[in-house]
Amino acid sequence: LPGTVWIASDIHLGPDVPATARAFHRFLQQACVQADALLLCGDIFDAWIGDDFAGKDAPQWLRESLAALRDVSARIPLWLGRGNRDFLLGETLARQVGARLLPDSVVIETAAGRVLLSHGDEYCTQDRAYQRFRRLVRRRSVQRLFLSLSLSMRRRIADFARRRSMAGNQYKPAAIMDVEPVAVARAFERSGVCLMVHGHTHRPAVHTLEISGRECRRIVLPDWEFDGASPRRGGWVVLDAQGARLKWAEALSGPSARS
Ligand code: LP5
Ligand code: MN
Repeated sequence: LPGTVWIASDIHLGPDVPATARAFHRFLQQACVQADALLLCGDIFDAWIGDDFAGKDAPQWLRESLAALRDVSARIPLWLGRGNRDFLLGETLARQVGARLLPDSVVIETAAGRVLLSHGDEYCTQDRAYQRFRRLVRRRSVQRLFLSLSLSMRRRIADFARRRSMAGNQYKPAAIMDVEPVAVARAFERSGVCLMVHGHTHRPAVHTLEISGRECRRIVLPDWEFDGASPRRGGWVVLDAQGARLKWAEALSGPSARS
């Protein structure tokens, strides 16, 4: 991927986050002008219940976001990765917005060097309950069964899973919800890269670490939240000939509706 690459994740678009959607759409417009490619690596949607959700009866908020994504792909290459909440994103949706799907984890060649990109949940290996859930819902038979249900039934199951997840997360120790250092080190070693970018943990940071004598960096993308209580947050990673850096999206929020 030549030129300037922008990467974001964990926007969690859904019916109840209009301010987040607005900030994200502004970000997309900016990407068209300032970036040469845009990569969204997972949890773009708060829950994806199948590509037919974007069919002719799609809700208004979704139509708007799909149109905004199409505007991007009309101008620069757009890549979509799957997260733990939208792992059901498929080729149909990608085609519909003019994007291509990213594999779960992938090494990309950029002006800032080779970069290992993923959603990040695969490194949360201490979270046994989550890894069990992940294995279950990634089985083709389970997905086929789920997709055979009506949209309203799928919506109910997804809402249930989201509620269960949020309730459970309140009691999980912070260390369990973060990546496991051993899993990260293994990924650096296997891929041979010095830079990794992922989201999922909602703990934006630039970590420096040493892997077998090499200095490596792990950049964690922030999640996006412009609707709930402040502080608003959101941001993305820029990769270009100057290197890699994290950018904050406060500037995209516009005048506050609250104050
Ligand atoms: O997402 P977040 O930040 O809240 O927490 C994640 C982990 N949780 C999840 C669950 C998702 O949020 C729910 C996504 C819904 C997708 C729609 C389709 C649903 C069915 C599809 C069947 C093919 O990913 C959480 C981690 C946390 O990140 C930090 O890493 O801890 O993990 C859990 O909460 C694990 C729980 O044990 C999972 C509980 C869900 C149980 C629901 C059962 C219903 C599934 C039906 C399957 C047929
Ligand atoms: Mn996630």
